[in-house]
Amino acid sequence: MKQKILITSALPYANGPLHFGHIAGAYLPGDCHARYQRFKGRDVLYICGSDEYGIAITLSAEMEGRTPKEQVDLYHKINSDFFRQLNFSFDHYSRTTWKGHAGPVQQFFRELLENGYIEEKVTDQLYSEEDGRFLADRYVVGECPSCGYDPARGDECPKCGASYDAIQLKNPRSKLTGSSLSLKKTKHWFLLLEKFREPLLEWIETKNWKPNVINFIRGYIKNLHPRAITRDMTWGIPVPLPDTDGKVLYVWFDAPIGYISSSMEWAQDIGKPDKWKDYWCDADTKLIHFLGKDNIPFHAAIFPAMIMGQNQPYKLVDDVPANEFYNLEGHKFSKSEGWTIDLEDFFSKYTADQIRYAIAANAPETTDSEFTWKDFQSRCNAELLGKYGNLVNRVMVFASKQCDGKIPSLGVLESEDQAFLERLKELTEQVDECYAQYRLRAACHLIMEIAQEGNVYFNSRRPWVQAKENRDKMFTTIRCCVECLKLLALVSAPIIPETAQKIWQMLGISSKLSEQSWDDVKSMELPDNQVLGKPEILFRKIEDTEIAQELEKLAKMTKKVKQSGEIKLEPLKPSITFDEFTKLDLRVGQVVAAEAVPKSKKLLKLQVDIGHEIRTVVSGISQFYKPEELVGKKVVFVANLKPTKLMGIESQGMVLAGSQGDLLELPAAEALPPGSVVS
Ligand code: B3M
Ligand code: ZN
Repeated sequence: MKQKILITSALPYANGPLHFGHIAGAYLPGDCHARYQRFKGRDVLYICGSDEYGIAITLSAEMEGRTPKEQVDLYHKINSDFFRQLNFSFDHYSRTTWKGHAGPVQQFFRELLENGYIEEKVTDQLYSEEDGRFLADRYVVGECPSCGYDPARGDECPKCGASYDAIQLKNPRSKLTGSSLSLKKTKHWFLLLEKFREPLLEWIETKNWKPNVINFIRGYIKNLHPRAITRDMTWGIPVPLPDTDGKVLYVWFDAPIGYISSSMEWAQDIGKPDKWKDYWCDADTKLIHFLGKDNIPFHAAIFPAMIMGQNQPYKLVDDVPANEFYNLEGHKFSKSEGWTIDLEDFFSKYTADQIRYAIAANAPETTDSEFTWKDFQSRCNAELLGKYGNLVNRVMVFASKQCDGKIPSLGVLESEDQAFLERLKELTEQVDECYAQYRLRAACHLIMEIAQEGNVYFNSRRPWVQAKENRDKMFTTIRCCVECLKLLALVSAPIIPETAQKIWQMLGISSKLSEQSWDDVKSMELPDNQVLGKPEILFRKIEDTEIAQELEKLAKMTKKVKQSGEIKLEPLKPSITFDEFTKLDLRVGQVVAAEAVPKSKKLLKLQVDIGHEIRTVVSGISQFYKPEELVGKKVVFVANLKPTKLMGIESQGMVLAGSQGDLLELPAAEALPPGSVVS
């Protein structure tokens, strides 16, 4: 019987376009492995889907002005399309809002509860009277309990890095409305993870996981403690107990069960509704979770604990080839800071195989790695085009001219031919091992080595000379090169499937490469005189100008990132007396008219109502505010500054502004009428 392999890639949140960094960590490695295992004749089920519940969804939806449902519908579609464009070979891509998902999730909850692994507790949580709801940590800002920074996030401080519970924040407020929050008692359910400490520790000792995973998870398991698995919100899977209105299961409780429900949906779709059990409920299945290192605890400790504590015969994970982080030109990818690659733009300019290869060749397997445009260009030009594409092209063109476009027979091998063929076999075996061990970087390296061996052999045999001196030898050379192309298609197919298929076609084979098996292809003898397909250019060159443009785009972003990241503070000024301070007449003003000052890039002419009268001021803020944004806005106004002329206009006062680097912001006193004193 075929070995069954169940492969998952972490379910991406449907709250924004796919994160480029995650492609390198959780997705591409999963897809290459699934393709490899199918090729090796294993019975593979490769599962993924959108993670559609949780605060990550509701918060982003609120910020973008959509309902959670609209939000997940939008990004589920966008992300499924991205995966399709990158030629992902999921057997099924589901979503956790699929109606069949809630059932198994609630069943997990019920069984864990009945088995004594879930406990009910009443705790204090932050409540917003104004919104009439509890606010989870990501909705809360306040003063950091450790360094006093304000606004610190609800779960950790961006300034000092302290992590805490939102209820420890001083002066907690709603992130969305700024309204203040109070503590209110609420009932929640906790998963008693510490009860799984011993069984988990025993279980992981049987695993031969990557050192980064095993070391981290061992420490993590030792510190397991009860964890809340319910939340006060309505977007999520209802707690399956009476009187629990307004409470749902925590997203990390339902999401991993998404792997199971996605498999169930797959089985339904293929008309064999029980087929998913062949994978999930068979101890002989090998279950592999692909993910980024930030998701290790949930996959290597918490989800396994949940499985151990319920009653169904579900598989525990066998391997967790977690990857490190993938950065962009020296910085973390960050959607919020615009430090990212626009995938739509990226996919429109480069082929799926260029992208897949460049990421695989530099995947963050043992340490963090990064995407750089220069590396991308050199992977595409020097490797894909210069080594791989070049070999395919020269062999195909030569064969079409000198061998009548047919595969010549092998003839008599000389020792150099023999050594070449031996070397190819050896390298092919090595690539096989690399794939089995999730080592895509090494696999890419070896693929290029095979191409390079081919180029060196071709140069050294000089078939263009053999063509004149000894055509039989020339035929042998080309036949050996054709063998090299066949193996090149084979070993590269998991990473660059479209290109591999093109080679396959050029070799004159009408079947699909993806329907062959690795071992058959390896030992397959192509028939003498088989008519070759047309030589086709496999990769286009990426020009320096293109890369320069991409770098320029990023440089603009770097400037922004740097300015918001590295704050340069002005030194403090010498002290003044209170009397000196009260000489300033600060008032609330309201902008009633605003227009650009002709011939000036920075200045705006404003009419500001300060209660007693309307003042004209010239203010250097036009790079930050458009005139129409300012009309109606309240500002803080210096009312007793001696008038001065700017660009021929008398400026009768001053509007206060805060600034830092390239940023400028007008402080406001929105609720006070014009003329109110500011002191
Ligand atoms: N959506 C977290 C993430 O995207 C989460 C993974 C779920 S896997 C079950 O990083
Ligand atoms: Zn802090």
